[in-house]
Amino acid sequence: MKRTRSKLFFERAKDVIPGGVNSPVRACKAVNSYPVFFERGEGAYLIDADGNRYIDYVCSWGPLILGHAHPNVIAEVYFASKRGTSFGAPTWLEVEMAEIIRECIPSMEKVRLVNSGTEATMSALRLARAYTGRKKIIKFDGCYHGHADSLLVKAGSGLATFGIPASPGVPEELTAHTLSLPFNDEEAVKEAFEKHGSEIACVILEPVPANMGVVLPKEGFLSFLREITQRYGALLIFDEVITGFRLGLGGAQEKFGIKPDLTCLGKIIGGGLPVGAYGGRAEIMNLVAPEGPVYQAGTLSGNPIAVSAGLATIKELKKPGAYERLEALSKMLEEGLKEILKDLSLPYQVVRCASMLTLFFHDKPVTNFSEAQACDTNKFARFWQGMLERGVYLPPSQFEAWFVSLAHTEREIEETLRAVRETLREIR
Ligand code: KE4
Repeated sequence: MKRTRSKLFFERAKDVIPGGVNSPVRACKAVNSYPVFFERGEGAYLIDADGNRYIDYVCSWGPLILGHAHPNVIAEVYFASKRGTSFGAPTWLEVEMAEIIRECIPSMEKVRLVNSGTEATMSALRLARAYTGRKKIIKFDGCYHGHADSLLVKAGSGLATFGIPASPGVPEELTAHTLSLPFNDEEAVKEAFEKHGSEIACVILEPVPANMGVVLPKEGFLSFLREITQRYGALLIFDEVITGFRLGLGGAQEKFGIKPDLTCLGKIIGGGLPVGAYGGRAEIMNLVAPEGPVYQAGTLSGNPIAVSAGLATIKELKKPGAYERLEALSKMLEEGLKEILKDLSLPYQVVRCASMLTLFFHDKPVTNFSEAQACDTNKFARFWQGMLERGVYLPPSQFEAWFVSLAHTEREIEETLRAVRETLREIR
């Protein structure tokens, strides 16, 4: 495939935008490539600046669970925009969004809308520290919660030392209170609480991580975290920016039957436009300004156009059969991948949770970040390039999730599997 215009646009972009992109992973460095510039999306497809068509499994990194340009989403965005773009004052739509979130995720007794997942997690951390009067937080290696300073800590700092900044510009004072532990490691969490229990404000995690690739929580791990945080008076924060409305209307907390104290949302609730949210027990949320003293604000929080896209998306997901359809298509993809690996005697791992999955180029199960890091990322890069040439657009990183949407059909899954088989043969 020729991608002349993408290359041209990228050269111009690099002259005026750092790295030529507005978010690092889009630069495709991890797959030794350059970004494809897209012109439009149609259902399960993306069309690039050179007119090439691709089956899309990035789905804007999760939000587009209905696929691109869903007519009902576009219509709601159109009608909302005709009424004006932003008022800096409440609209009924925000109330409807908060109510539908509470209806689907009852642990979110009160909800504050923001503009991104980063804002949601950053605000939830501030609230947890205010509510508990404590400073320390526990996160897990490989879980990504956006780019708030406290959360940009090097993986694997473990118990030995507290958070080491993962980025220049983050003062160690801000990561010194962050402990990053191996995911699925109950002993490490127990030890942290035995050592620092009275200082720990919260444990924040992706209940089903998707930022080290998709990794499943071990049996009992989530309930263990619920119990130990309760025991030590720390809050349990589920970052469901990806899993919220992805694993089901109630997200991971419904799937695993765990009630966190706070939940962060994003992506799908914006339907492709900028919406994030955080919420939880009313007694905690009532600390948020102007009800309480914990300050958090945003010019465009609850923006009516963005919320309209999110509401239209959730309304489609609430239709009978939506998640069953996603499950059937995703299962077909997973089973097809496993069959190809078996036929080609390749030892790679396929991990799926609902309509998100990862093909790990690793010969052993992946249950945490250090295991994920052992993947053959060069082989993944060649796989990604081969799939792109065959018209399939995968996330340009081994440490991300493939997303299936309601716009995908058996036809796209079959074409994808054909491309996988040919590419794996080619690069083996
Ligand atoms: P945003 O600030 O990008 O809206 O959300 C941050 C965030 C928070 N929590 C989780 C679990 C997330 O996955 C994210 C963002 N996800 C990444 C990719 N998995 C977004 C892609 C990007 O950074 O460009």
